Amino acid sequence: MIWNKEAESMRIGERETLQIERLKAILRRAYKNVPYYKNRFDELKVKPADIKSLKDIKKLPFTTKTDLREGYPFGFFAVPRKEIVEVHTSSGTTGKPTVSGYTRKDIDIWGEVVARALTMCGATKNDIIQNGYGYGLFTGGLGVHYGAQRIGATIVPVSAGQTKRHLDIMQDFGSTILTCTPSYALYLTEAVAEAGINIKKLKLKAGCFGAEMWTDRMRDEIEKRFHLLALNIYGLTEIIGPGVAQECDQKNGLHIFEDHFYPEVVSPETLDPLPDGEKGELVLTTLTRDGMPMIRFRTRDITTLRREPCKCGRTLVRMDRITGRSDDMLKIRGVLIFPSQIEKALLEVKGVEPHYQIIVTRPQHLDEIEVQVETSKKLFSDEVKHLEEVKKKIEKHIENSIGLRVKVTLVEPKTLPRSEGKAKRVIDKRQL
Ligand code: DLL
Repeated sequence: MIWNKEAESMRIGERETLQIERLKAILRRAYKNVPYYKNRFDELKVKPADIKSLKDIKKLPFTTKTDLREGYPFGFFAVPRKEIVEVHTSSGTTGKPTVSGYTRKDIDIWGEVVARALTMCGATKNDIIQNGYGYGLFTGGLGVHYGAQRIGATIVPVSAGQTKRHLDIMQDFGSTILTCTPSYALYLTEAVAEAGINIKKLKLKAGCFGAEMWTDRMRDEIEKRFHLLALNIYGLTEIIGPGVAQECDQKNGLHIFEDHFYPEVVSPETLDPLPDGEKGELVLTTLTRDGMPMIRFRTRDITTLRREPCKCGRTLVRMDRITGRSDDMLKIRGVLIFPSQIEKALLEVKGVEPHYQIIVTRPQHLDEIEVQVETSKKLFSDEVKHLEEVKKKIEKHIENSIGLRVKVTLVEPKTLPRSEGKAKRVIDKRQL
């Protein structure tokens, strides 16, 4: 099923015409109504009228999270504040959060793109969607909520956490679709097992998981334990929230809703645009956002764009699953590594649970990585000799993957902190 066939399966040339028209309009609005954009455009001596084709977008300045913070709280609004009907903020851990403002029309578009995403997961009017994304300033809860309502499905706004309630509702209401972070989905699988719930009695058929990095191996684990189809949803507060891109059942990348969000991939070092198929930082421009247009926003997320046709019939460009961030790429002894590389390597070892934490220290001017990994119950009760073998095996596996020696510590099942929202995978104790 395709929610909006006209938009999602549009002929590519036709979509490009639509994109350039929308881009021109949004640039005019941003330049006229947001002093920040006017100043930056003037500094670079570029005017909205200089953008005549999509390729010209590279003449425009980038916008970063730091820029947005400088405009805190409402400096990026392109409409009078009274036109803004809702605000959300990003989940930043340092400094002021970034604020995202929506007009009534923006909220409608948000509902539309999330409806497309949920439809990719198989959602229809007949479904009961159990929403485990946090409601509140975080965009996950309400974003999924608007999309589900657009479809006419039954939304159950459980929000993040409240594990017992999740388990009860799952059984009593017969929820068919689960939406939450992948780490929380995994946690729920454990809680289900612990509570002695018979998975076969649950009606879950699909899960729409995102808001944090995860891997195919984690997907396999969730699918196996929950007996459902687990698909990846991507988005960010600054652009709209969830619903920027979504994986279809072909599981070969996430379709970007490019009639609303124009994607580019650039080199994080030179900031030059990279051709399709090359890995770099995703940059997004909103094409229809009235309340807060974002021009060339540097997401810091690392991915690759692909335009080969997809069997699902959508003509929307696809992006690979996010493999890291250009800012919290870990630089260990001068080597750039992504936490996801470590995750991938350790999950290839049998008996290892997808719960881990990476701790980076610098004891004597040299970086060291310790990876704390939970083992399965069975493995943990094995002989010490066997545990030692597994530990060595994981160390070898990670070393082969990232080219660096790491120390692995096996910890008892269920001892690492669980998160109800985004999991914290890396603890960097170096004061860099
Ligand atoms: O996480 C929006 C969202 C809610 C997406 C629910 C999907 C589902 P922020 O809190 O602003 O917004 O965080 C955005 O989270 O730049 C990525 O680094 C990361 N992220 C989001 N989705 C994925 C994903 C929401 N599917 C930041 N895979 C983004 C990897 C993701 N990382």
